[in-house]
Amino acid sequence: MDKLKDKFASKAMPMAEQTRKLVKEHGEIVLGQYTIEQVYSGMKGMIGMITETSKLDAEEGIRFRGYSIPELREKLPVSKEGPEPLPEGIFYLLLTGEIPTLEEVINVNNEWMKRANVPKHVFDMLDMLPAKTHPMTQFSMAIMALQTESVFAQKYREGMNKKEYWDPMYEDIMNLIARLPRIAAYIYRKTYKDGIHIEPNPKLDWAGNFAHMLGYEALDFRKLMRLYLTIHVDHEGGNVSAHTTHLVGSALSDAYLSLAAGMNGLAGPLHGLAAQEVARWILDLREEFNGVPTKEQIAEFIKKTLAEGRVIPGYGHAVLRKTDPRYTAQQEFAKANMADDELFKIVQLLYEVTPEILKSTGKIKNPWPNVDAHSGILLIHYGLTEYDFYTVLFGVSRAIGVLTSLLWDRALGVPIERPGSVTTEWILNKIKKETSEAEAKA
Ligand code: HAX
Repeated sequence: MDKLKDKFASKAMPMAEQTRKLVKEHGEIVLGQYTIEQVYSGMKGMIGMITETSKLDAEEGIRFRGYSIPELREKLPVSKEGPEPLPEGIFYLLLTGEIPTLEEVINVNNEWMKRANVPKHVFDMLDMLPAKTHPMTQFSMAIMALQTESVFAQKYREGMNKKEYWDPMYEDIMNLIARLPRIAAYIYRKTYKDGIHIEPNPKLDWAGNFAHMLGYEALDFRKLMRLYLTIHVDHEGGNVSAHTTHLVGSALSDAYLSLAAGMNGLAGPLHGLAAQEVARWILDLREEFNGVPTKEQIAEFIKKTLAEGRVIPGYGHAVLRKTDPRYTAQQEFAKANMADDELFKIVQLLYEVTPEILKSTGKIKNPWPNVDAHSGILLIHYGLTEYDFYTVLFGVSRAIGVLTSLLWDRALGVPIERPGSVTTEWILNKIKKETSEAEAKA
């Protein structure tokens, strides 16, 4: 057994025992109540599942295994090229709950390098798709094509004891994460660079090698990739990509089927596709005013977008009620590496103008920017201008969070998910009953 697998087992097996015991002994404790409004509004705020890897606080933002982003930028091992954390480190943290040493991070990287080979049929399938196929559609289809390699699916077919589910799932998530940069880079080069592909460089770390296969050799771009792929990994369990992966996985669908489903959710414009939409919208804004607009011109552009019944991409959040710390981390990177960039100036101006206008609509619960408000302009700065590809980058990172969670689900023996649903007629009858009971009491 590899060392990391061994470590995971030493953490997960006692925890599985502990959760079984706590449900048996304290299963009756009430966690919350919910309202008709919540049922009609996307179940916001209802606690409905366990996610061990991260927890989102509305005011403070995300904590990964208890650590905030600034803490992780300090504590996680960095590459020799520094100063941004290596995504292998956050993977180790999400999986085990421990901050890894540099040696442990290097071991993860070596393990992923060993597993990174992508079977030819995946590339053949991608090559057959029409050129106009959106990169996220290609990404999801490639993950599905790779399902031929699922160890879990094979072992299940052979007949496997429930207690062993986590073991082939570990193999699947390691193999899948190892292969995603190669697949994503293949999609990028096929779609935008005349199909001229770049072989991996096994001397580089996971993110550095990804940057290399995309065709970007600048040192600062590698640093950006390490930061980008670290901060996008996870956002607790209820967001669409995480919840979908978890839900599909609860039917014992393997990691490939589950991740592809999650990626289809990430591809929605209210979720991960917002990264692409923000870049498009900001470029339109710059074009409309021939350069960096004034605050008045920005306000005019925002109001026009709202008047057309569209959302301002990159602003708002279903849980957060303050500026997303993932936005702040990217803002700090931009201040340090590209302070004079024209698009960065626009993003800074948007930060000053947008929240007040959104607040004035009287309906938005969070007028502050989210992670997607910033990422695109960083990529454009280094020449990666093809914004339809941005959500694929997001997906490569998000896979780390949702797949480590999926492995925890298998180790803890999480059962099939099956919440109840009701009809509006059922709700109306409930209202009628409660109203007449209240009137009878009065
Ligand atoms: N611009 C304009 N209106 C907005 C808005 C925005 N950025 N954000 C919310 N609103 C509107 C909603 O559309 C809703 O209007 P209606 O009542 O007319 O339907 C109202 O304000 C209340 O919405 P809310 O409760 O504040 O927000 P939700 O929890 O329903 O939705 C969203 C959260 C992130 C989907 C929303 O803020 C949004 O559409 N933002 C723009 C798209 C975006 O940036 N998405 C990425 C989010 C982060 C993420 O998942 N990244 O992957």
